Amino acid sequence: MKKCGYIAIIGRPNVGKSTLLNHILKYKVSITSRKPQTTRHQITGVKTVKNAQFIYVDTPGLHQDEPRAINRMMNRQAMSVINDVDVVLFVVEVGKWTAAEEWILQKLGSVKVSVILVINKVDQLHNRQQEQLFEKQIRQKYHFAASFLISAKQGHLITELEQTIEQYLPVSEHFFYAEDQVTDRTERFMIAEIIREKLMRTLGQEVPYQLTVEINKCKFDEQRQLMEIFATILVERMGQKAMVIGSKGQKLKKIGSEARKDIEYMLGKKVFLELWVKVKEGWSDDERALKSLGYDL
Ligand SMILES: Nc1nc2c(ncn2[C@@H]2O[C@H](COP(=O)(O)OP(=O)(O)OP(=O)(O)O)[C@@H](O)[C@H]2O)c(=O)[nH]1
Ligand SMILES: [Mg+2]
Repeated sequence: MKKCGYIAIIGRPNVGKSTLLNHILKYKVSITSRKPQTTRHQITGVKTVKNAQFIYVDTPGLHQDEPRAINRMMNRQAMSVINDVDVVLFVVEVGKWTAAEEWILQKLGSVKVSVILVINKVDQLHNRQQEQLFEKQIRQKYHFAASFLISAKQGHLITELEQTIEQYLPVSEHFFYAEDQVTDRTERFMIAEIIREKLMRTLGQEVPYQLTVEINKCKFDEQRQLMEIFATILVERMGQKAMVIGSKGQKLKKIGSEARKDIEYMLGKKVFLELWVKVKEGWSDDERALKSLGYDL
């Protein structure tokens, strides 16, 4: 008898949803950074263990202020998934219960699926009593199927969490994905995301939210035995272009070299990466532009 089902990972930005998914998969399918709103798309991560297939869906962090079309799209992406899955992992940070969590809890009020509370970053607190008190207080707010105090970064209690998730997966005659498949995202998409991760991690406050990455060419060059990748970083204003490039091009060079290393690791091939920066005013608040840039609205 097989089990197979979908698990949504939801929560406020920056609580560690993508870090958790990557840890479960032992593979980086979803980019992470210290800045909130790093994830912008639904990212599927598949894990098959013996008779069970877990299909995780990482989502953009839910947030209440929606200044631009891209923010509204990110919230829609995250919310739309919760009605289509078998299990929801509601990820929060230990000791931090904010208005955003209250708001998400309200939204969860109407769902019929099992919701597991995942309290992350326990490595930051180191106080068992406080952790347990926090868990108890939050459990009183909602009929959670279960709860876990974990550290996605250190891998603490994640196996136990996975065992509980398995109990809630429906019985299925067959798996939905091949047993060795990890994601349904394309190589091109993953490459763009790796570049965006380096931009998120390297640049200051404002710029990462006003940029996106487009892959123009991605082709294996037989003669040189390497993958040739040409990508454009789109920003909203001239000033941002200068910030991405940096003085004497140093910043862009660093971003390119870090991204290239990760892409080479992912593909197992040598990579030639060329990055361009272009201004495309207002792309993040323009639904048509978003669509043409590969955002699912
Ligand atoms: N100390 C500690 N830091 C963590 C843990 N899990 C994640 N982080 C850090 O928290 C930050 C945010 O992690 P992400 O995985 O990108 O968070 P996210 O919830 O996916 O964020 P969005 O995509 O913006 O919604 C990163 O700097 C992670 O390294 C943890 O268990 N302990
Ligand atoms: Mg994320």
